[in-house]
Amino acid sequence: MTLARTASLCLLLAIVGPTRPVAAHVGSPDVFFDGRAGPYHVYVTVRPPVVIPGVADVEILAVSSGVRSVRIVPTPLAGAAAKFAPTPDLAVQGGDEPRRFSGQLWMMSAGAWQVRVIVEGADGTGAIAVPVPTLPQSTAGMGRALGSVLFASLAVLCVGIVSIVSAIAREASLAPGELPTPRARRRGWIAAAVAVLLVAAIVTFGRWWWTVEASSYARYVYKPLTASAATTPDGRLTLTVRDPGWIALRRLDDFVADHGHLMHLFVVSPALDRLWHLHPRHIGEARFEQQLPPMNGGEYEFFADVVHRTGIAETVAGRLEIGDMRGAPLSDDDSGWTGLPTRQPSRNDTVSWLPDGGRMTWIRPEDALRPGQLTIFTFRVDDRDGRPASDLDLYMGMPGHAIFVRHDRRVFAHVHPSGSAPMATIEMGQRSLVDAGLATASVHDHERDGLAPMISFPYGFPAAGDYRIFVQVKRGGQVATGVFDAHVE
Ligand SMILES: [Cu+2]
Repeated sequence: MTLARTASLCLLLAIVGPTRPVAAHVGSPDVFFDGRAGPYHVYVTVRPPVVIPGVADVEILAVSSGVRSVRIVPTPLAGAAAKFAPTPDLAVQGGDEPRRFSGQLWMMSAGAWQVRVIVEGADGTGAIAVPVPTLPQSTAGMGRALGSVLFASLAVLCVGIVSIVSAIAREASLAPGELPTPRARRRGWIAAAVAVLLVAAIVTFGRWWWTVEASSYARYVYKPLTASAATTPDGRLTLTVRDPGWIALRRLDDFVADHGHLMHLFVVSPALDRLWHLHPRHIGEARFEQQLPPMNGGEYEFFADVVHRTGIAETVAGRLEIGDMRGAPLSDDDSGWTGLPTRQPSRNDTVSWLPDGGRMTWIRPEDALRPGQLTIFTFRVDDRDGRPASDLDLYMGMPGHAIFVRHDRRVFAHVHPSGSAPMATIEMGQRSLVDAGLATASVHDHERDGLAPMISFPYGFPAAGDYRIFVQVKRGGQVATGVFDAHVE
């Protein structure tokens, strides 16, 4: 296949094979967003490309009526470049679904980008910034069929050029009908030998060039941060974050707070019958410390969400071995849940009982859940008397937090009512709109009182499988966690 690889120099084609994407969440790279572009309520889905530069798919669903046109453009999430966006492209309005608009955008480099959505309609113009991390996920592999075709073309071209050169040397000076002399034949053979050497040199150079390009792209492919965890007998956990090497832009000393904390640490048991949502203290560069609650000894997995000042959000995943240790009660914003292990989800699996006798109900869509589809996950909280709960508070500034984990823990996403982008990056995007004169206010805060007992989260499962959904709300000062199982076909 060496020559086949070389042959593909002629066509710098990338055929994308199946990959396991990693991103700001784990295994869930698509961005789902619920927001207001000025007067218009819209849902936005952005599917970033696996290979960068590459094409992102963007879909906008207008919830408000009166939307006439939608334009989209990619710009860096923050910084001076965000002020000078290129001319936006017009998104195409869906034929049978007039509220649906879609388009494709080239994402040119790795980093923190935004897709700026500009909505025009009966109530004027509004803009929204959807943070999109562009993380090259893999080197595109070449298909066998394409490799064979390119190899055959290479062979034809090589044989062709050698025989043309040889024929020129042998017969170019002959009159029509004249036969080549033995001397001319020899000249032909010598020319062919020289041509073979030249072709071999060019092919070798091409192979070397290809290898250099491929290995420099391999360094550019996103490598998530890693972390090692250590616990003391009194239950203190220390996380040390490490950079396995990626673009120079990434640092370990530039984390910013995301809804109030530098790190949101989720610890789960393998059966997903325990979950803790913790907020470790920053105790030095790339080092975090957390007092653990009482936990049974055993293996756990953790997912730690962090956001860099650049706007790149990452989830650091790892394993945690707990031995005999004393824990301390949870405090501040920390919360936990213990319940039943995951099981085959049934169609009626839509009610989760809360500790005080109240319950959380998942208002499930009628249709089966399918991967890649924007779904609005809506939950209603009722009190112990079955009436809609009136005691909901904000939990870390948010009406709710939803955590989607596949049973094999290869997919993890931490989602809010505004979508899958971290709050810190949404704020950066909004500031860039204000700087560019496209919006006037920063992201509006949720109303402090009178929180509705219905919460919804826009999200889409990345792949088929069985998932557990944890939904956390705060009621009367206490965090309540609703737990649901979902099967995705
Ligand atoms: Cu959250």
